[in-house]
Amino acid sequence: MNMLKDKVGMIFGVANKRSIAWACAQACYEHGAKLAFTYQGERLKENVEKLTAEMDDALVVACDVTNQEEVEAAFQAIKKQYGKLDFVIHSIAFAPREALEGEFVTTSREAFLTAMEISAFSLPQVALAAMPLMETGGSIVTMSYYGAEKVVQNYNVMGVAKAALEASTRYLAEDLGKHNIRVNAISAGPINTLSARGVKNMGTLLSHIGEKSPLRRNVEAREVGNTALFLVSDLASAITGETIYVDCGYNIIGV
Ligand code: 0WD
Repeated sequence: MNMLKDKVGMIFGVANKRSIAWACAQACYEHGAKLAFTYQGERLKENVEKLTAEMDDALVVACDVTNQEEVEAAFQAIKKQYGKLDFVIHSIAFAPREALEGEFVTTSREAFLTAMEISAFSLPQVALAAMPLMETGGSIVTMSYYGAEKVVQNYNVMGVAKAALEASTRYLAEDLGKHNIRVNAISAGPINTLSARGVKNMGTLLSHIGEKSPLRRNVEAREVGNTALFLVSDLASAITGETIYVDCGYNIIGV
């Protein structure tokens, strides 16, 4: 199947082969998309270049979302190489490690603002830059987590940032809908990636969800990737502003 034939996508958030962004990229590439990858800082450049080395017509560009010039240069590079953009997968987040343990009430101003800037503001920032390249429409997908709506121990400021991210998804869906650009979030169950290891007691959370979710297991990155593939494809042409759970059903469980 070639669900993304002739489509060009931009993938934010590949840090290594475990990254959710990488699972999304693989799913999209297998379905015919041409892909541009951004990396944050020189420390990740080599990883991304190695991972994408075998991909046909892949572009790898620097893009730290705290650097507006880099963001603009990344979109310029896409315009130059492909002339257009059909979808964006936004799979980035950051909060200082000390803010991801203990009590939320002790969160510093600096940690709060950093988490909000990188994990939430970057979505409207990237959407604004993507719009001119999505002349006939497009699809933007971001990654959220259940801690946006319920208290998850140690997730703290990241839960607050994810709540802002989910609300941003809805506001962006309204703004961009008239340009035929859809914006959706995936609320993924926990997956053992580099970022997840920054949250204290992640192992305990994984085993709890592995037991309690309706499917009695944890989600795999590729399952999130497959949902992202669906959302950026024309099969999802009437879906926008949603947060879709890909969590083995955990969110439906009460007591
Ligand atoms: O359990 C999980 N792993 C879940 C992750 C469950 C539900 C949601 N998510 C979300 C995360 O919050 C994030 O938004 O999925 C997204 C991807 O997370 P991931 O794949 O788990 O984590 P990782 O492989 O670490 O990728 C996140 C990347 C960064 O990696 P590191 O580990 O180096 O911080 O976000 C990128 C960076 O590549 N990133 C940035 N990109 C551009 N500018 C920036 C930045 N300033 N900061 C971090």
